[in-house]
Amino acid sequence: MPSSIVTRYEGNPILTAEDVPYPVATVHNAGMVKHGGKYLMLFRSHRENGRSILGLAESDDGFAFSVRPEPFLVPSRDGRFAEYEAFGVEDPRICCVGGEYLITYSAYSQHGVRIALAKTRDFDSIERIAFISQPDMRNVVIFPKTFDGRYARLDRPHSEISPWSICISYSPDLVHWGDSRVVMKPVTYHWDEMKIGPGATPIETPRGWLHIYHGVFDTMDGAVYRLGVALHDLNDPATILGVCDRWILQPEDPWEITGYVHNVVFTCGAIPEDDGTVKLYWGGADKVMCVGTARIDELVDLCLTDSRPAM
Ligand code: BMA
Repeated sequence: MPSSIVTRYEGNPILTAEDVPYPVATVHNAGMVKHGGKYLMLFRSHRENGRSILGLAESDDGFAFSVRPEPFLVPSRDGRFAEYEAFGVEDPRICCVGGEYLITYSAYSQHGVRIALAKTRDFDSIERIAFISQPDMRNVVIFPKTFDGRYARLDRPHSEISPWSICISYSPDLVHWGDSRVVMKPVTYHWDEMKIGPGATPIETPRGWLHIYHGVFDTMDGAVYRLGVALHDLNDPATILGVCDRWILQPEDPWEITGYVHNVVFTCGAIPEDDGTVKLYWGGADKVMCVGTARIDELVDLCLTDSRPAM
């Protein structure tokens, strides 16, 4: 039975390579934010050389987007950022704190993949701040609040002993991160047993921080990427109050099953609305952008009533 937790928008996919006014092969894995009454979509595109750049699209309603004429962020050509971005910039997440937008993205190079932090106030200009992880790290989401004066983030280091688990780390200044610990691990013979990783920037709810993450299951036909939910304590986000025991979204539409990489739904952003719903955005098969809506209360309920241990 198809998922009813997330209601897919009937106009999906909402953005494809054909909508982009410069040459790209894909449009996917977008960080999302509302700014100045507009929905902003900071999306990843593969160029036809297989390396990625970030573009920006805007919308009045969260469904119909138009893309700016030029890319928003391309690999740096000079300075210390150039060496670590040479293979591309990918999978941005946006977090609004203190009137500034923090953008974390994956920077690929001959040295591996690591996370860069950039900032903007207006989405017209962007300032690169620092690399905030060493390789090998992808998928960093920063909480939009501080905890005892420290920023907190969910990240996803990788080791053979503890493959692809989610950690929390803290920072006094957004640049130097530490005090890390594992908060959530893949569970054997479960839909996300191979890998889990941070997805959308966590959403504050009265019952905790709602985190929509991705989980991967390996099959004879390759990996399947799905989305799930976990709830973190409001004051101590290192404490997980519940992880929903089932996925909330899996590849079902044709453009999620077939594309650049088949069988992928992957999120980097969701926008909570005043009416208690959330607009969830995901890349379909690493090729197109899609949107659906869900009730925030229902997602929180799932974490608490249909839950499994976080580790
Ligand atoms: C991950 C990342 C994502 C991508 C996913 C599915 O490892 O590369 O950007 O969406 O694989 O291909």
